[in-house]
Amino acid sequence: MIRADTIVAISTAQGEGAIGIVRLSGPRALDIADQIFAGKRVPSRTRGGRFLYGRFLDRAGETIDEGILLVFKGPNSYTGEDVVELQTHGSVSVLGTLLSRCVELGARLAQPGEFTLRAFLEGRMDLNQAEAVNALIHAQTDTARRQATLGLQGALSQRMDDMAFKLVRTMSAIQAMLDYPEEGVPEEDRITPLLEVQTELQHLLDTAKAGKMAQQGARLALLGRPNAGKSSLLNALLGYERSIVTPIAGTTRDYLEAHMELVGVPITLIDTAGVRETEDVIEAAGVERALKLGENADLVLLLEDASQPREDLEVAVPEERLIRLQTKIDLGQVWHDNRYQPVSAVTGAGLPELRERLRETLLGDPSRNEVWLSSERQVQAVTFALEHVQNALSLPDELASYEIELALGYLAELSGKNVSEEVIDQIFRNFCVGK
Ligand SMILES: Nc1nc2c(ncn2[C@@H]2O[C@H](COP(=O)(O)OP(=O)(O)OP(=O)(O)O)[C@@H](O)[C@H]2O)c(=O)[nH]1
Ligand SMILES: [Mg+2]
Repeated sequence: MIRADTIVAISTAQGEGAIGIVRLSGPRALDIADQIFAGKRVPSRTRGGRFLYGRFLDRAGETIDEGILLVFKGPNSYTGEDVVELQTHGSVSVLGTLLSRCVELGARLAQPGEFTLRAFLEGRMDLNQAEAVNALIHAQTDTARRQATLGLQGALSQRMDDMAFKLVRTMSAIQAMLDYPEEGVPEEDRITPLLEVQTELQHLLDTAKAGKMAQQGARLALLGRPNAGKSSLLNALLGYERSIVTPIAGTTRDYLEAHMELVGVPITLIDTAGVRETEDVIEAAGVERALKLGENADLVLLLEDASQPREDLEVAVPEERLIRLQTKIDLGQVWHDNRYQPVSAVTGAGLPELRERLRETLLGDPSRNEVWLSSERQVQAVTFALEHVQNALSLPDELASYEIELALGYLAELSGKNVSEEVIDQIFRNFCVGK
Protein backbone atom coordinates (compact mmCIF):
# COMPACT_ATOMS: atom_id res chain seq x y z
CA MET A 1 0.00 0.00 0.00
CA ILE A 2 1.57 3.29 -1.08
CA ARG A 3 0.60 6.39 0.86
CA ALA A 4 0.56 9.53 -1.21
CA ASP A 5 1.92 11.97 1.31
CA THR A 6 5.37 12.34 2.79
CA ILE A 7 5.56 13.09 6.47
CA VAL A 8 8.21 14.98 8.40
CA ALA A 9 8.98 15.57 12.07
CA ILE A 10 11.75 16.45 14.48
CA SER A 11 12.44 13.08 16.05
CA THR A 12 14.79 14.15 18.83
CA ALA A 13 13.59 15.63 22.11
CA GLN A 14 12.68 19.30 22.26
CA GLY A 15 15.38 21.70 23.31
CA GLU A 16 19.10 21.95 22.77
CA GLY A 17 21.27 18.90 22.29
CA ALA A 18 24.49 17.75 20.69
CA ILE A 19 22.61 16.22 17.78
CA GLY A 20 19.11 16.72 16.41
CA ILE A 21 17.28 14.61 13.87
CA VAL A 22 14.61 15.50 11.34
CA ARG A 23 12.97 12.49 9.79
CA LEU A 24 11.11 12.17 6.49
CA SER A 25 9.09 9.19 5.31
CA GLY A 26 7.06 8.69 2.15
CA PRO A 27 7.26 8.69 -1.63
CA ARG A 28 8.82 12.17 -1.85
CA ALA A 29 11.37 11.76 0.97
CA LEU A 30 14.32 11.29 -1.41
CA ASP A 31 13.20 14.02 -3.77
CA ILE A 32 12.97 16.48 -0.88
CA ALA A 33 16.37 15.31 0.37
CA ASP A 34 17.88 16.02 -3.07
CA GLN A 35 16.66 19.60 -2.93
CA ILE A 36 17.71 20.28 0.64
CA PHE A 37 21.09 18.57 0.66
CA ALA A 38 24.38 19.54 -0.98
CA GLY A 39 27.19 17.03 -0.81
CA LYS A 40 29.37 14.80 -2.98
CA ARG A 41 26.48 12.47 -3.67
CA VAL A 42 22.83 12.94 -4.48
CA PRO A 43 20.56 11.20 -1.93
CA SER A 44 18.14 9.69 -4.45
CA ARG A 45 21.04 8.15 -6.35
CA THR A 46 22.56 6.61 -3.23
CA ARG A 47 22.05 3.03 -2.14
CA GLY A 48 19.90 2.51 0.93
CA GLY A 49 21.68 2.12 4.25
CA ARG A 50 24.28 4.80 3.41
CA PHE A 51 25.08 8.08 5.10
CA LEU A 52 26.23 11.20 3.31
CA TYR A 53 28.09 14.17 4.70
CA GLY A 54 27.24 17.64 3.44
CA ARG A 55 25.29 20.83 3.95
CA PHE A 56 21.59 21.46 4.39
CA LEU A 57 20.33 24.41 2.40
CA ASP A 58 17.46 26.85 2.71
CA ARG A 59 15.40 28.15 -0.19
CA ALA A 60 18.00 30.77 -1.13
CA GLY A 61 20.70 28.10 -1.21
CA GLU A 62 22.28 29.28 2.01
CA THR A 63 23.62 26.79 4.48
CA ILE A 64 21.32 26.07 7.43
CA ASP A 65 23.82 23.67 8.98
CA GLU A 66 26.33 20.97 8.12
CA GLY A 67 25.42 17.44 8.94
CA ILE A 68 24.78 13.89 7.94
CA LEU A 69 21.99 12.50 5.83
CA LEU A 70 20.92 8.90 6.19
CA VAL A 71 19.15 7.14 3.37
CA PHE A 72 16.87 4.13 3.89
CA LYS A 73 15.11 2.87 0.84
CA GLY A 74 11.74 1.17 1.21
CA PRO A 75 10.87 -1.51 2.07
CA ASN A 76 14.10 -1.74 4.11
CA SER A 77 13.31 1.07 6.51
CA TYR A 78 11.48 1.61 9.79
CA THR A 79 8.23 2.56 8.07
CA GLY A 80 8.71 0.36 5.02
CA GLU A 81 8.71 3.49 2.84
CA ASP A 82 11.64 5.61 1.69
CA VAL A 83 13.00 7.26 4.82
CA VAL A 84 15.58 10.01 5.13
CA GLU A 85 17.09 11.25 8.36
CA LEU A 86 18.77 14.64 8.53
CA GLN A 87 21.21 14.78 11.43
CA THR A 88 22.35 18.22 12.40
CA HIS A 89 23.48 20.09 15.48
CA GLY A 90 20.70 19.85 18.04
CA SER A 91 19.74 23.48 17.77
CA VAL A 92 16.13 24.57 18.08
CA SER A 93 16.65 27.06 15.27
CA VAL A 94 18.42 24.65 12.88
CA LEU A 95 15.83 21.94 13.39
CA GLY A 96 12.91 24.35 13.11
CA THR A 97 14.29 25.83 9.86
CA LEU A 98 14.93 22.38 8.37
CA LEU A 99 11.43 21.27 9.29
CA SER A 100 9.88 24.33 7.63
CA ARG A 101 12.02 23.80 4.54
CA CYS A 102 10.81 20.20 4.25
CA VAL A 103 7.20 21.37 4.52
CA GLU A 104 7.90 24.04 1.89
CA LEU A 105 9.15 21.27 -0.40
CA GLY A 106 5.92 19.32 0.01
CA ALA A 107 6.14 17.24 3.18
CA ARG A 108 3.38 17.31 5.78
CA LEU A 109 3.95 17.53 9.54
CA ALA A 110 3.62 14.04 11.03
CA GLN A 111 0.99 13.19 13.61
CA PRO A 112 2.10 11.60 16.91
CA GLY A 113 3.30 8.06 16.25
CA GLU A 114 2.69 8.33 12.52
CA PHE A 115 6.02 6.77 11.52
CA THR A 116 5.23 3.73 13.65
CA LEU A 117 1.65 3.70 12.37
CA ARG A 118 3.04 3.46 8.85
CA ALA A 119 5.37 0.67 9.96
CA PHE A 120 2.32 -1.17 11.28
CA LEU A 121 0.23 -0.54 8.16
CA GLU A 122 3.13 -1.69 5.97
CA GLY A 123 3.33 -4.90 7.99
CA ARG A 124 6.78 -4.07 9.40
CA MET A 125 5.49 -4.79 12.90
CA ASP A 126 2.26 -5.90 14.51
CA LEU A 127 0.18 -3.95 16.99
CA ASN A 128 1.78 -5.52 20.07
CA GLN A 129 5.17 -4.47 18.80
CA ALA A 130 3.93 -0.96 18.02
CA GLU A 131 2.63 -0.66 21.56
CA ALA A 132 5.98 -1.88 22.83
CA VAL A 133 7.77 0.89 20.89
CA ASN A 134 5.78 3.47 22.82
CA ALA A 135 6.24 1.61 26.10
CA LEU A 136 9.99 1.58 25.53
CA ILE A 137 10.11 5.33 24.95
CA HIS A 138 8.15 5.93 28.13
CA ALA A 139 9.90 3.27 30.23
CA GLN A 140 11.05 4.73 33.53
CA THR A 141 12.51 1.64 35.13
CA ASP A 142 14.66 -1.27 34.19
CA THR A 143 11.70 -3.62 34.50
CA ALA A 144 9.55 -1.51 32.18
CA ARG A 145 12.37 -1.32 29.65
CA ARG A 146 12.92 -5.09 29.75
CA GLN A 147 9.25 -5.73 29.20
CA ALA A 148 9.05 -3.30 26.30
CA THR A 149 12.09 -4.88 24.68
CA LEU A 150 10.52 -8.32 24.96
CA GLY A 151 7.35 -6.96 23.38
CA LEU A 152 9.30 -5.28 20.62
CA GLN A 153 11.03 -8.55 19.79
CA GLY A 154 7.58 -10.03 19.27
CA ALA A 155 7.45 -12.20 22.39
CA LEU A 156 3.74 -11.68 22.93
CA SER A 157 2.86 -12.19 19.31
CA GLN A 158 4.90 -15.40 19.27
CA ARG A 159 2.87 -16.74 22.19
CA MET A 160 -0.34 -15.79 20.41
CA ASP A 161 0.79 -17.63 17.29
CA ASP A 162 1.63 -20.75 19.29
CA MET A 163 -1.82 -20.72 20.86
CA ALA A 164 -3.55 -20.06 17.56
CA PHE A 165 -1.72 -23.06 16.12
CA LYS A 166 -3.11 -25.29 18.86
CA LEU A 167 -6.62 -23.95 18.42
CA VAL A 168 -6.53 -24.56 14.71
CA ARG A 169 -5.38 -28.13 15.40
CA THR A 170 -8.40 -28.71 17.65
CA MET A 171 -10.69 -27.16 15.12
CA SER A 172 -9.55 -29.47 12.37
CA ALA A 173 -9.87 -32.44 14.73
CA ILE A 174 -13.46 -31.47 15.44
CA GLN A 175 -14.14 -30.95 11.78
CA ALA A 176 -12.80 -34.41 11.00
CA MET A 177 -14.98 -35.86 13.73
CA LEU A 178 -18.07 -34.17 12.31
CA ASP A 179 -17.24 -35.32 8.78
CA TYR A 180 -16.25 -38.88 9.69
CA PRO A 181 -17.97 -39.61 12.99
CA GLU A 182 -17.15 -43.32 12.78
CA GLU A 183 -13.39 -42.64 12.86
CA GLY A 184 -13.27 -40.98 16.28
CA VAL A 185 -10.71 -38.37 17.28
CA PRO A 186 -8.07 -38.93 19.93
CA GLU A 187 -8.46 -36.94 23.15
CA GLU A 188 -5.10 -35.28 22.71
CA ASP A 189 -6.28 -33.57 19.53
CA ARG A 190 -9.66 -32.46 20.86
CA ILE A 191 -9.17 -31.58 24.54
CA THR A 192 -5.47 -31.34 25.32
CA PRO A 193 -4.67 -28.34 23.12
CA LEU A 194 -7.68 -26.49 24.51
CA LEU A 195 -6.58 -27.16 28.07
CA GLU A 196 -3.09 -25.99 27.26
CA VAL A 197 -4.35 -22.79 25.69
CA GLN A 198 -6.66 -22.22 28.65
CA THR A 199 -3.74 -22.50 31.08
CA GLU A 200 -1.59 -20.26 28.95
CA LEU A 201 -4.25 -17.55 28.68
CA GLN A 202 -4.93 -17.67 32.40
CA HIS A 203 -1.23 -17.39 33.06
CA LEU A 204 -0.98 -14.39 30.74
CA LEU A 205 -3.83 -12.67 32.52
CA ASP A 206 -1.99 -13.16 35.80
CA THR A 207 0.86 -11.05 34.41
CA ALA A 208 -1.42 -8.11 33.62
CA LYS A 209 -1.16 -6.53 37.05
CA ALA A 210 2.62 -6.51 36.93
CA GLY A 211 2.56 -5.21 33.36
CA LYS A 212 0.34 -2.32 34.31
CA MET A 213 2.38 -1.48 37.40
CA ALA A 214 5.72 -1.59 35.59
CA GLN A 215 4.41 0.82 33.02
CA GLN A 216 2.12 3.15 34.90
CA GLY A 217 3.67 2.98 38.36
CA ALA A 218 1.87 3.13 41.68
CA ARG A 219 0.94 5.67 44.32
CA LEU A 220 1.82 4.68 47.86
CA ALA A 221 0.39 6.73 50.73
CA LEU A 222 1.83 6.62 54.25
CA LEU A 223 -0.92 7.02 56.83
CA GLY A 224 -0.97 6.94 60.61
CA ARG A 225 -1.30 8.84 63.85
CA PRO A 226 0.96 11.87 64.46
CA ASN A 227 4.48 10.78 65.37
CA ALA A 228 3.95 7.25 64.07
CA GLY A 229 7.11 7.71 61.98
CA LYS A 230 5.64 8.30 58.52
CA SER A 231 8.08 11.00 57.46
CA SER A 232 11.01 9.01 58.85
CA LEU A 233 9.98 5.93 56.88
CA LEU A 234 9.54 7.95 53.70
CA ASN A 235 13.05 9.32 54.12
CA ALA A 236 14.43 5.86 54.88
CA LEU A 237 12.86 4.40 51.73
CA LEU A 238 14.04 7.33 49.62
CA GLY A 239 17.53 7.28 51.06
CA TYR A 240 17.62 11.03 51.74
CA GLU A 241 15.96 13.55 54.06
CA ARG A 242 13.04 14.69 51.97
CA SER A 243 10.47 15.21 54.68
CA ILE A 244 10.83 17.13 57.97
CA VAL A 245 11.09 14.88 61.02
CA THR A 246 10.74 16.18 64.59
CA PRO A 247 9.58 14.70 67.91
CA ILE A 248 6.61 17.08 67.83
CA ALA A 249 3.33 15.39 66.94
CA GLY A 250 1.77 17.17 64.00
CA THR A 251 4.99 18.02 62.18
CA THR A 252 3.74 17.15 58.69
CA ARG A 253 0.71 19.24 57.85
CA ASP A 254 0.31 19.29 54.11
CA TYR A 255 1.03 16.19 52.10
CA LEU A 256 4.24 15.74 50.16
CA GLU A 257 5.11 13.54 47.19
CA ALA A 258 8.43 11.99 46.29
CA HIS A 259 9.30 9.84 43.29
CA MET A 260 11.46 6.78 43.32
CA GLU A 261 11.87 3.35 41.82
CA LEU A 262 11.03 0.51 44.12
CA VAL A 263 11.11 -3.15 43.12
CA GLY A 264 11.17 -2.11 39.47
CA VAL A 265 8.05 0.01 39.72
CA PRO A 266 7.99 3.81 39.38
CA ILE A 267 6.57 4.82 42.74
CA THR A 268 5.12 8.05 44.05
CA LEU A 269 5.50 8.00 47.82
CA ILE A 270 3.09 10.29 49.64
CA ASP A 271 3.81 11.52 53.16
CA THR A 272 0.70 12.77 54.93
CA ALA A 273 -0.34 14.60 58.09
CA GLY A 274 -0.83 12.42 61.17
CA VAL A 275 -4.50 11.61 61.68
CA ARG A 276 -6.05 12.96 64.91
CA GLU A 277 -8.92 15.11 66.15
CA THR A 278 -7.73 18.68 66.22
CA GLU A 279 -8.98 22.23 66.73
CA ASP A 280 -6.27 23.59 64.46
CA VAL A 281 -7.95 24.34 61.12
CA ILE A 282 -4.75 23.96 59.11
CA GLU A 283 -3.95 20.61 60.64
CA ALA A 284 -7.58 19.48 60.25
CA ALA A 285 -7.44 20.27 56.54
CA GLY A 286 -4.22 18.23 56.34
CA VAL A 287 -5.88 15.28 58.07
CA GLU A 288 -8.80 15.40 55.68
CA ARG A 289 -6.39 15.36 52.74
CA ALA A 290 -4.46 12.48 54.23
CA LEU A 291 -7.56 10.29 54.42
CA LYS A 292 -8.60 11.21 50.89
CA LEU A 293 -5.12 10.43 49.55
CA GLY A 294 -5.27 7.08 51.28
CA GLU A 295 -8.57 6.24 49.62
CA ASN A 296 -7.20 7.05 46.18
CA ALA A 297 -3.76 5.48 46.50
CA ASP A 298 -2.88 2.14 44.93
CA LEU A 299 -1.49 1.05 48.26
CA VAL A 300 -1.60 2.42 51.79
CA LEU A 301 1.11 1.86 54.34
CA LEU A 302 -0.64 2.17 57.69
CA LEU A 303 1.88 2.95 60.42
CA GLU A 304 1.54 2.49 64.16
CA ASP A 305 4.20 3.05 66.81
CA ALA A 306 5.29 -0.28 68.36
CA SER A 307 6.86 1.41 71.37
CA GLN A 308 3.71 3.17 72.56
CA PRO A 309 0.38 1.86 73.83
CA ARG A 310 -1.96 1.04 71.01
CA GLU A 311 -3.91 3.86 69.40
CA ASP A 312 -5.72 2.05 66.61
CA LEU A 313 -6.51 3.92 63.46
CA GLU A 314 -9.20 2.66 61.15
CA VAL A 315 -9.05 3.77 57.53
CA ALA A 316 -11.56 3.25 54.74
CA VAL A 317 -9.17 1.20 52.61
CA PRO A 318 -9.84 -2.41 51.58
CA GLU A 319 -7.44 -5.01 53.03
CA GLU A 320 -5.84 -5.85 49.68
CA ARG A 321 -4.63 -2.27 49.37
CA LEU A 322 -3.33 -2.09 52.90
CA ILE A 323 0.04 -2.95 54.44
CA ARG A 324 0.14 -2.53 58.22
CA LEU A 325 3.45 -1.57 59.75
CA GLN A 326 4.62 -1.49 63.34
CA THR A 327 7.22 1.28 63.48
CA LYS A 328 10.15 2.17 65.74
CA ILE A 329 10.69 -1.50 66.48
CA ASP A 330 14.21 -0.60 67.71
CA LEU A 331 12.60 1.04 70.77
CA GLY A 332 10.89 -2.19 71.81
CA GLN A 333 7.48 -3.61 71.21
CA VAL A 334 4.70 -2.97 73.73
CA TRP A 335 1.93 -4.58 71.69
CA HIS A 336 1.66 -7.56 69.36
CA ASP A 337 -0.54 -8.10 66.37
CA ASN A 338 0.60 -10.44 63.63
CA ARG A 339 -1.17 -8.44 60.94
CA TYR A 340 1.55 -5.85 61.43
CA GLN A 341 4.99 -6.03 59.88
CA PRO A 342 7.81 -4.63 62.07
CA VAL A 343 10.09 -1.88 60.74
CA SER A 344 12.54 0.67 62.03
CA ALA A 345 13.36 3.77 60.03
CA VAL A 346 16.34 4.37 62.31
CA THR A 347 18.10 0.99 62.09
CA GLY A 348 16.62 -0.08 58.76
CA ALA A 349 15.31 -3.30 60.32
CA GLY A 350 12.38 -4.77 58.40
CA LEU A 351 12.93 -2.62 55.31
CA PRO A 352 14.11 -5.49 53.07
CA GLU A 353 11.04 -7.48 54.14
CA LEU A 354 8.87 -4.46 53.42
CA ARG A 355 10.36 -4.14 49.93
CA GLU A 356 9.71 -7.82 49.32
CA ARG A 357 6.12 -7.44 50.48
CA LEU A 358 5.69 -4.45 48.14
CA ARG A 359 7.10 -6.46 45.26
CA GLU A 360 4.61 -9.26 45.90
CA THR A 361 1.69 -6.90 46.34
CA LEU A 362 2.44 -4.69 43.36
CA LEU A 363 3.78 -7.19 40.86
CA GLY A 364 2.58 -10.60 41.96
CA ASP A 365 4.98 -13.31 40.92
CA PRO A 366 5.41 -13.35 37.15
CA SER A 367 8.75 -14.41 35.73
CA ARG A 368 10.95 -11.52 34.68
CA ASN A 369 11.92 -13.39 31.55
CA GLU A 370 8.48 -13.65 30.05
CA VAL A 371 6.42 -10.95 28.46
CA TRP A 372 3.61 -9.41 30.53
CA LEU A 373 0.34 -8.03 29.26
CA SER A 374 0.74 -4.30 29.44
CA SER A 375 -2.28 -2.58 27.98
CA GLU A 376 -6.00 -2.65 28.64
CA ARG A 377 -6.50 -3.65 25.01
CA GLN A 378 -4.35 -6.75 25.46
CA VAL A 379 -6.05 -7.70 28.72
CA GLN A 380 -9.47 -7.45 27.11
CA ALA A 381 -8.59 -9.54 24.08
CA VAL A 382 -7.02 -12.25 26.25
CA THR A 383 -10.02 -12.24 28.62
CA PHE A 384 -12.43 -12.77 25.73
CA ALA A 385 -10.25 -15.41 24.11
CA LEU A 386 -10.14 -17.29 27.41
CA GLU A 387 -13.90 -17.11 27.78
CA HIS A 388 -14.42 -18.70 24.38
CA VAL A 389 -11.81 -21.39 24.97
CA GLN A 390 -13.60 -22.28 28.21
CA ASN A 391 -16.90 -22.43 26.34
CA ALA A 392 -15.31 -24.69 23.75
CA LEU A 393 -14.23 -27.06 26.51
CA SER A 394 -17.72 -27.42 27.87
CA LEU A 395 -19.81 -27.44 24.70
CA PRO A 396 -20.56 -30.22 22.19
CA ASP A 397 -18.47 -30.37 19.04
CA GLU A 398 -20.62 -28.34 16.62
CA LEU A 399 -20.74 -25.41 19.03
CA ALA A 400 -17.18 -25.82 20.28
CA SER A 401 -15.88 -25.27 16.79
CA TYR A 402 -17.65 -21.93 16.61
CA GLU A 403 -16.30 -20.90 20.03
CA ILE A 404 -12.76 -21.71 18.94
CA GLU A 405 -13.22 -19.55 15.90
CA LEU A 406 -14.22 -16.66 18.14
CA ALA A 407 -11.20 -17.25 20.39
CA LEU A 408 -8.96 -17.21 17.32
CA GLY A 409 -10.51 -13.90 16.32
CA TYR A 410 -9.50 -12.34 19.63
CA LEU A 411 -5.96 -13.69 19.39
CA ALA A 412 -5.69 -12.21 15.90
CA GLU A 413 -7.02 -8.89 17.18
CA LEU A 414 -4.16 -8.74 19.65
CA SER A 415 -1.58 -8.56 16.93
CA GLY A 416 -3.69 -6.00 15.09
CA LYS A 417 -5.64 -8.03 12.56
CA ASN A 418 -9.29 -6.96 12.17
CA VAL A 419 -9.02 -4.07 14.60
CA SER A 420 -11.03 -0.94 13.99
CA GLU A 421 -9.49 2.34 12.92
CA GLU A 422 -10.69 3.79 16.20
CA VAL A 423 -8.61 1.36 18.24
CA ILE A 424 -5.57 2.07 16.10
CA ASP A 425 -6.07 5.83 16.46
CA GLN A 426 -6.34 5.42 20.20
CA ILE A 427 -3.02 3.59 20.38
CA PHE A 428 -1.00 5.94 18.22
CA ARG A 429 -2.45 9.10 19.73
CA ASN A 430 -0.30 8.52 22.83
CA PHE A 431 2.94 8.40 20.88
CA CYS A 432 5.51 11.16 20.57
CA VAL A 433 5.65 13.16 17.37
CA GLY A 434 8.55 11.90 15.27
CA LYS A 435 8.26 8.24 16.33
N1 LIG B 1 13.94 5.23 67.54
C1 LIG B 1 13.21 5.53 66.48
N2 LIG B 1 12.64 6.73 66.34
C2 LIG B 1 11.89 7.01 65.28
C3 LIG B 1 11.70 6.08 64.26
N3 LIG B 1 10.92 6.60 63.31
C4 LIG B 1 10.64 7.86 63.74
N4 LIG B 1 11.22 8.10 64.91
C5 LIG B 1 11.13 9.34 65.70
O1 LIG B 1 9.77 9.61 65.97
C6 LIG B 1 9.52 11.01 65.89
C7 LIG B 1 8.39 11.28 64.88
O2 LIG B 1 8.86 10.88 63.63
P1 LIG B 1 8.21 11.42 62.26
O3 LIG B 1 8.81 10.67 61.18
O4 LIG B 1 8.28 12.91 62.22
O5 LIG B 1 6.71 10.99 62.48
P2 LIG B 1 5.43 11.37 61.60
O6 LIG B 1 4.55 10.19 61.60
O7 LIG B 1 5.86 11.89 60.30
O8 LIG B 1 4.78 12.50 62.48
P3 LIG B 1 3.79 13.67 61.98
O9 LIG B 1 4.38 14.34 60.82
O10 LIG B 1 3.76 14.57 63.19
O11 LIG B 1 2.47 13.07 61.72
C8 LIG B 1 10.82 11.66 65.51
O12 LIG B 1 11.45 12.11 66.69
C9 LIG B 1 11.63 10.53 64.91
O13 LIG B 1 13.02 10.69 65.06
C10 LIG B 1 12.31 4.79 64.41
O14 LIG B 1 12.18 3.87 63.57
N5 LIG B 1 13.05 4.58 65.53
MG1 LIG C 1 5.55 13.64 59.35
